Amino acid sequence: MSSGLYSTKKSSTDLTLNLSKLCPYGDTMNDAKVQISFTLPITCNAKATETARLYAKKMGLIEPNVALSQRLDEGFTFFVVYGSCAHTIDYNAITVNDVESTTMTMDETNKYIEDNIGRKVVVVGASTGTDAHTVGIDAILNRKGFAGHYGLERYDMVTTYNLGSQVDNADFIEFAKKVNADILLVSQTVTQKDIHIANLTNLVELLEADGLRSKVVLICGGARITHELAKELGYDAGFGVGKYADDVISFAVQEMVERKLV
Ligand code: B12
Repeated sequence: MSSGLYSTKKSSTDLTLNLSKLCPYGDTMNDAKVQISFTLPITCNAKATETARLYAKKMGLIEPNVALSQRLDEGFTFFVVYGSCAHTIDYNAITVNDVESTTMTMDETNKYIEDNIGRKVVVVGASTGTDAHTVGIDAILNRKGFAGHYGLERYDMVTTYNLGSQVDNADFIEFAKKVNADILLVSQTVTQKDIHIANLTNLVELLEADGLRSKVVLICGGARITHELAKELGYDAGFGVGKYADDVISFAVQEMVERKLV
């Protein structure tokens, strides 16, 4: 179709995967199909559906198709819209700074510790500063684990201390010293006004002042923590969404061995 509303039909005749011109896959290579959803504060009717379609077109979607218009409440309508994107991206040119280690199973990790460290490793974890979120650090530490990945409390060769949330950095360090911690795990969920950056930086400064930083593996995590950010702030690694206890402990014990912290 070539009316004003249906112009620039996305060509999908070339079905070859070209990573330097990558685009979304709908049901054929290079069709660039995406699905978006949003709510408009208007009554659900035919005019609302057309408004959503035109709005999606303004967002740059080619041939948008409103698959769902659903009344949420009086004066609010939820939409699901399909369409093609005009943009491509050069996948080959993208680099990421990600944690480099091999994730081992729980049994492999226990054996690795026995063989390479020869004693139990001590892990201290907490959600520090003013942060009250515990679910993330619990997902890593609690025996039952999270999403099918057992937590560190279940590992025979790991002694785990979970200090909970809103733990003051100085208290965290004091406890770590008391139990001769090898690995410190810090969770930060709230990132408003970069509060996590100030708090994570403060912890590194205190550890350095105490002469402890080089003696431990220091790891932070949370939904908005990336490995890149963690490294920038002076941590050995950062783990976010989709990472579990096995990823974390695998990295930590390999780092201990590499740095001869055994
Ligand atoms: C549950 C929850 C709460 C609960 C927390 C209960 C508890 N015991 O933890 C309660 C109700 C207390 C709460 C309070 C607040 N919350 Co809240 N909360 C959430 C919610 C719904 C889920 C978070 C969660 O549990 N995720 C599940 C866990 C498993 O995921 P995760 O943390 O990402 O953890 C994974 C990884 O990140 C990683 N990981 C996490 N930590 C660590 C640590 C280490 C060392 C490692 C290696 C890995 C790791 O491993 C985990 C498994 O993969 C989110 C919204 C959302 N849907 O995400 C908001 C959310 C996090 N909360 C938010 C806010 C703003 C607050 C409050 C400030 C609200 C307020 N104004 O009072 C307060 C916090 C006050 C404070 N002082 O901290 C915002 C944060 C925004 C931001 N980026 O700053 C969110 C995103 C909601 C939103 N959209 O606005 N909250």
